[in-house]
Amino acid sequence: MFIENFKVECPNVRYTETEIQSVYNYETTELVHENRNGTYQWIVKPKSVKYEFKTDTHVPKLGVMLVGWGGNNGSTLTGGVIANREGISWATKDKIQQANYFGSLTQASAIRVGSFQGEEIYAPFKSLLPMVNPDDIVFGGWDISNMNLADAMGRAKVFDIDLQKQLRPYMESMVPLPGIYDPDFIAANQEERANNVIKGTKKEQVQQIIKDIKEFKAATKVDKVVVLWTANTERYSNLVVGLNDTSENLLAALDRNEAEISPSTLYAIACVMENVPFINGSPQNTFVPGLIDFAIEKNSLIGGDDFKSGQTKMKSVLVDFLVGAGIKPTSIVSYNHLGNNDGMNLSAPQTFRSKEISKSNVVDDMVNSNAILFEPGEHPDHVVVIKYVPYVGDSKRAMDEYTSEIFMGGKNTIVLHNTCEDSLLAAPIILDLVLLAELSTRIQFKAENEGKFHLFHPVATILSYLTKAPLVPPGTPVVNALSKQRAMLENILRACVGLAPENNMILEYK
Ligand code: NAI
Ligand code: DG6
Repeated sequence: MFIENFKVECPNVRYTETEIQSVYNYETTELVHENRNGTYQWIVKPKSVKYEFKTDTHVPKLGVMLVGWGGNNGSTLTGGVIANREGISWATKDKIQQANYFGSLTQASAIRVGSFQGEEIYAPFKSLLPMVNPDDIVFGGWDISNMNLADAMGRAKVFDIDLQKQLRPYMESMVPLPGIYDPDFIAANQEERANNVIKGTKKEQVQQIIKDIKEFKAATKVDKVVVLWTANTERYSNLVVGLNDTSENLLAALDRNEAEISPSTLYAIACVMENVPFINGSPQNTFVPGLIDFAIEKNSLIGGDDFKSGQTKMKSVLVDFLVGAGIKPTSIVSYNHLGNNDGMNLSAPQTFRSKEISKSNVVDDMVNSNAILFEPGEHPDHVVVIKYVPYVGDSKRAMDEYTSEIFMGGKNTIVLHNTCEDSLLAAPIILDLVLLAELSTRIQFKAENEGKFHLFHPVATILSYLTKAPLVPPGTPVVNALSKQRAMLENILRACVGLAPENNMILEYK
């Protein structure tokens, strides 16, 4: 059975006019490695820590500024939200299609809330805590191409033509602000697109971005802004001691107009200066150590990297299943071809390398979790290939071959073939990223040994489910397995309303 919403009633939870307050016992373990009677032993001690959460229930009017607004993802997301807001339907060759938010964890997935008279009861994920309704988001942003959003939607060739015709009147007047362009960081084949660029030194460019955010906020009367990079994949920035290793050095390098500060890092600096959440949806190392340092100093949310949309999502399910089933993946070969502008930009070796890194490190935690299958340091062969094939446009082909060792030296080969419009996968993920980033800035908590409530760490690991290479604070484990990432997110939100983590034990029926 499906219910639309619910309220938790228990002594641990209080709903006030402005907040949901909850007390939550975090059941965890403490490990010690001790010498007991001459031999070292691992001792595991169950441990309970009391946490208090408070969530501000005032849902703000949200502005989202996309870097790369006129790209395939930017125009698809903007058109998709307008279509939902306006209740647009359109004719396809198969049927009359209604706008929807399929593919969005917050808008189209469900959580289990319990059982009632022998039936499992589910509710929308978004009913857990008050969240911004995506229909109410005001979009804006930057692009190095000055094409308006209606024409950009046509250039993207993602939506059916009947839908495009209906969306055009809403999108014609949406024109991206000039963006920061540095040809050294993206493929040379992007040059002819760059007709809308901010001039000046890097410091002046940062100042312009800050001005743009302030003006957008004032013009649209939004309460809060989130900025998200969905622009071209950049090459990696070189990490240089004295240049981008600390916050102080990064800001001094900005003053010196150092060439090695990428456009994406410049946007991120501007956002941190303004305490505006900044999310990176591409694979490059926008968050150089100096930027992370700066965000921590200013307690300003940053999250990334690289949307986890199709092939990698499957990988972080399949390898988790294999290793969890005691099967040893020994070779993973992932091949893509696509024909959109992202594919063209990735056809240059330096930008491809950024994507290769982010697509390759996604099974590490699963492999490291099972020393019965893998010797220390042992890893499956893992190869990633991306080819640009203009004809297929945004409809990306992903082919994967997983070979594993099974019982008694047997071999098991699984082959997947996926065809899908890339931007239709990415757009709902962008939505989830901005909605959850906004929500997380309204949650405060403290452990029993802490005096004061505080926000989550500014490096937003809570967004990990949505990214290929989750950015984590220094010294924090990276979790790639999709089910663990989802459980982490859902269970934290459940804790905010005083609900225990979903444990799937269903003991009442055993
Ligand atoms: P796109 O190439 O269609 O759009 C990128 C836009 O960014 C272009 O309009 C371009 O003019 C603009 N741009 C480039 N540099 C800029 C800058 N410095 N400032 C402002 N605008 C700038 O690409 P698409 O398909 O929209 O993808 C966007 C990004 O998302 C790519 O980096 C891609 O790798 C990443 N991504 C996409 C996924 C998907 O499933 N579609 C999944 C994971 C990541
Ligand atoms: C080709 O690999 C283009 C990329 O931008 C991908 O489409 C994108 O990174 C999505 O990757 P995945 O592995 O999540 O499907």
